[in-house]
Amino acid sequence: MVDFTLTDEQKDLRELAHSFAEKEMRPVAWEYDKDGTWPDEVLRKAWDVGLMNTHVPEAYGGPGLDYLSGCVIEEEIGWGCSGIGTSLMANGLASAPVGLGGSEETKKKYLGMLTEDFKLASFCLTEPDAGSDVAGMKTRAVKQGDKYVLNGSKCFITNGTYADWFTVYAKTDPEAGHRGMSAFVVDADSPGVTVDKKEDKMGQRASNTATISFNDVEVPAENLLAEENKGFKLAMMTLDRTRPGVAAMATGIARAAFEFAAEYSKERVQFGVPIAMHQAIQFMIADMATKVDAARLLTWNSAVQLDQGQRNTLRSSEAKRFASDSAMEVTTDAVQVYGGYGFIKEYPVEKLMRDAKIMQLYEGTSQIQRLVIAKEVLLPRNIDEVTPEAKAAEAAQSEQAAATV
Ligand code: COS
Repeated sequence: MVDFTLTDEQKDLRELAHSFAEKEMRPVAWEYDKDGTWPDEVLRKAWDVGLMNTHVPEAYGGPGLDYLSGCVIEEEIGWGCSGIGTSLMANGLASAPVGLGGSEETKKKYLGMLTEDFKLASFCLTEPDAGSDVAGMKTRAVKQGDKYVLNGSKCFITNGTYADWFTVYAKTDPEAGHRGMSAFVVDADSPGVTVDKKEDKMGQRASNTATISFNDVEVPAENLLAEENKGFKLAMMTLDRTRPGVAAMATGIARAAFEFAAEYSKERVQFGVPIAMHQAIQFMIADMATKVDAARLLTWNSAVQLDQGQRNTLRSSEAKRFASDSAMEVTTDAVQVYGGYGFIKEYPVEKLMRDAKIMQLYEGTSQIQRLVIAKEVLLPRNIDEVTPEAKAAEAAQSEQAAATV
């Protein structure tokens, strides 16, 4: 069993993130949600205090935090406002494949860009006709000399309107199914890139979600990530690393809903006593508390596995599946505890219920997570990965061994 005692540094990070969530996010969250406005000011403040790009290694200007620390931060951010939080964390999703598959030059240029100044990046995988079925994508990249020419359209792209660069997945060998996909870094100001549409969403309305089109966009060959036709694997490895963060954010949403509901149940009087005195309400509160704690345990477990340099596909999907389904259940129950008031926008929990829904959809639906889990437990397989995390874990182990000699 993993030891989940947080280090002093992790406790400080949690305090920093919580205080930011409380002072900079909560007071404006409902306003941004109402109008669906872009939380530029909050994001810039988050960048200033070091709550963005937390996984970027020190060599490229970031703090190089471990995954557990990232999850500790993301739970607090989700507690503050998951709409703003999704925009705040999107650089992590876009930059993970660069960290895993970019050349030294690419990492210096594009990861460095995010840490030198307030810049945004987006992960472009999903297409109008290819969501869960990643390998069914139509975007095409054709090699012409020392460049690739990209054509296609990507939808549901977080921060798409404001991104400075994109990680774009495209078919380089359309006959080869998932073995014919590649990933590229594309500058947002490349000729032929257009931002087509900002979505008007049910929840997480402060985050920007757009459709991006690529029309004969020329991408230098050195912007290819990993090797040609290894894009599917790179996407799966990326999602293994980012789903714990999504699970942490979902845990934060659930915790917020649980806290609001518990507090309200002590104030609201029906049948002559606070409703918290009624067993029907107590059982709901008890289940909420259990789901929040269980979601956090699964989430931290999936993060620690990565920090130890192990493939975490199973745990990552378990955490994402459980935490996001729990967020939906807990927020729905919070509305129930509030009764009719829960349905009114003036009260906080209806936003949380709307925000929770996307957690079961983005970065792989709950059904896709179950497919991954079933495959991992029924058909365990070896996927060879010499990842940066595995190398770092090995280096840490040798350092520890040397220190104990
Ligand atoms: N790490 C590294 N490699 C992986 C991997 C992982 N976690 N999971 C799969 N792979 C590799 C496999 O080794 C296999 O490689 P080869 O065939 O080249 O040897 C290949 O990828 C295909 O794997 P698999 O057969 O398991 O893929 P499936 O087509 O059965 O399943 C799903 C793919 C459905 C799981 C995948 O398409 C998916 O995750 N879809 C959801 C996408 C998503 O999250 N979208 C949201 C967009 S981001 S907002």
